[in-house]
Amino acid sequence: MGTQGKVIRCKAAVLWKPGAPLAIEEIEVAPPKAKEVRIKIVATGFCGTDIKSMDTKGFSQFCPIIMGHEGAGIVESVGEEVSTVRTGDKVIILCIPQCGKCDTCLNSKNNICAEIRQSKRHLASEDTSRITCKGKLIHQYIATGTLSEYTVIQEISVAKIDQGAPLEKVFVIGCGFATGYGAAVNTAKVTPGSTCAVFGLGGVGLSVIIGCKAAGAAKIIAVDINKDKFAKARSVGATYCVDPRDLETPIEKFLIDMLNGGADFCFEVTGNTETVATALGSCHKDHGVCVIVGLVGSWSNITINSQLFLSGRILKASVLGGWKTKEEFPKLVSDYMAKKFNLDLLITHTLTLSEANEAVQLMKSGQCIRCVLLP
Ligand code: PAD
Ligand code: ZN
Ligand code: ZN
Repeated sequence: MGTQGKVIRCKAAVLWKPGAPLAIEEIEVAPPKAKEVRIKIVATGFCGTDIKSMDTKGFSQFCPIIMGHEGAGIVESVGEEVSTVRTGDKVIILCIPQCGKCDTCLNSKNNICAEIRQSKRHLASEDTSRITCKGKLIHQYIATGTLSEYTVIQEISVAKIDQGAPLEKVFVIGCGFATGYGAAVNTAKVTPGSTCAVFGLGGVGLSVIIGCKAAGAAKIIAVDINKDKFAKARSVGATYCVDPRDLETPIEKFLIDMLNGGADFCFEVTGNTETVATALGSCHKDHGVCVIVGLVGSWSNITINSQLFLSGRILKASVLGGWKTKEEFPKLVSDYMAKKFNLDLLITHTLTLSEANEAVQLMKSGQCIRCVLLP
């Protein structure tokens, strides 16, 4: 390739201030330094978390920033000391790194690697970034910033995948699919024959349903205030769909009556604080497990009546589905290739990177589950 060792000029979708539309800008992407990788992004898109952050006032401290953290691409070049990927490899972007050395990485119980500190600053290269635009340093969302033709990220934030993998499908494993599927199979550990209720039927909630079904759940109740999501929920495995606003009783009571005391497993995937108590209250009083998925990014306080716990319900949270990313995302890609689950139903629209603002509107209007953005 003729670009190695040189600055690459290319396009990216840049957020200059919260609430503003994304600007399609020409950026400069410097070559990767030690332990860094420069990647040509082939497929990316928006997750609900991007959409929330872009409209949050406090996010201005990270602007200008390239949004996006679900992405897949091809390695263009690598810096010194990089050993796990090389030029030409197909890769998936990891929005939680796996350094393999910190206490969390060395313990099987959790996936939040200590190196996530870079993600919180939205800088991919040890307090800086290899990307500039109009003379300004550009941040990279969650230390990734996939809404760009090229990006430079840490080697610990990228994993080599099956070289035959269709990137325009498997990019969604990078966050939405892995988050939902893992919340069901890793965090809740859904059991065969059990009953589940999923609140929120975006890309993440639908992936929870796929996980519940794969784990052998007998009943999967899909809950959303947008009925347009119900057909899709049924197609991925929901056995019953309900809009709480159509009920005369609170949804908790409805589910307790319907599921003989409540669901064995409930999932909050809407991102609303109030829905956490609702989902917990919809669990079986003795043993029900409620997993918070949607709220994790917003650092909100939750108010929950202690009575909900006293009888035995359990409340847990799940970040990126609990996966050890560098090790396990390539396996998820291989599982997709082996047809163990179907991602195609999650990808409802296709646009180009230059049409990123249209993709934002599609997400906000509730019409789209995931829109893949191609170069
Ligand atoms: P999305 O906006 O596509 O889906 C949210 C869904 O919730 C929509 O279908 C809404 O109609 C529905 N909804 C909203 N309010 C209610 C309500 N009161 N009752 C029932 N349904 C409702 O987003 P997404 O699927 O991409 O992401 C969902 C959440 O998960 C979002 O909050 C995002 O920030 C979070 C997330 N968490 C992680 C993690 O690691 N925990 C990863 C990725 C996304
Ligand atoms: Zn680590
Ligand atoms: Zn996400």
